[in-house]
Amino acid sequence: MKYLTGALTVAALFLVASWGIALAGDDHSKEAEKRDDSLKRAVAVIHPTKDNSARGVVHFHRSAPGQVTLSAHIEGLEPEQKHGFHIHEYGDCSAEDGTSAGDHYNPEGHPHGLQEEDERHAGDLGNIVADEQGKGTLILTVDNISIAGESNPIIGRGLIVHRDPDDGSQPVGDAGPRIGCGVIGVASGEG
Ligand SMILES: [Cu+2]
Repeated sequence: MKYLTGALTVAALFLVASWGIALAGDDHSKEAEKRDDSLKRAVAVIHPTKDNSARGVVHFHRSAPGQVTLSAHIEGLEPEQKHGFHIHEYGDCSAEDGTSAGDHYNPEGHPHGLQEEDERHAGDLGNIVADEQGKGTLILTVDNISIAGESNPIIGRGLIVHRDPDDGSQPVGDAGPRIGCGVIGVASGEG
């Protein structure tokens, strides 16, 4: 019994010591970087909400430290029109109108804004523009999100395509109903 108590004490001391080391500042940020590094790619498959036809795929990759490049290919859009395009707070497309994805993803509490604005929601990706066939492509690099790092991680959040243009107005750009919804998940591939 004495031996057991001794062993437990040593184990407890060891745990406290390693906890202390883990909490030390520098190691903490290194850990965060490692987490950021560990996931370089994400993907969201967009499905139409009820009575709509927007569908497609959005790829995200960490193009440089602190930078994420996304490439979106969506079809079934209103031809020759801009459609508001945002990351929303929940990866939940269960509601038939997409409202289960919640509000814009905005961990920093910024006002809404288009791409030109320095201060905008982390989820504000502006608009995707449809061609005459209702197909839209958007290639965009942003520095205010990460795949799964400390800076506004997007993994597990929702991606919404709206019926109307995001005009940059408060509070959410007046982009109308949600016509497509997807969940941002881990993607295969390295580099
Ligand atoms: Cu939105």
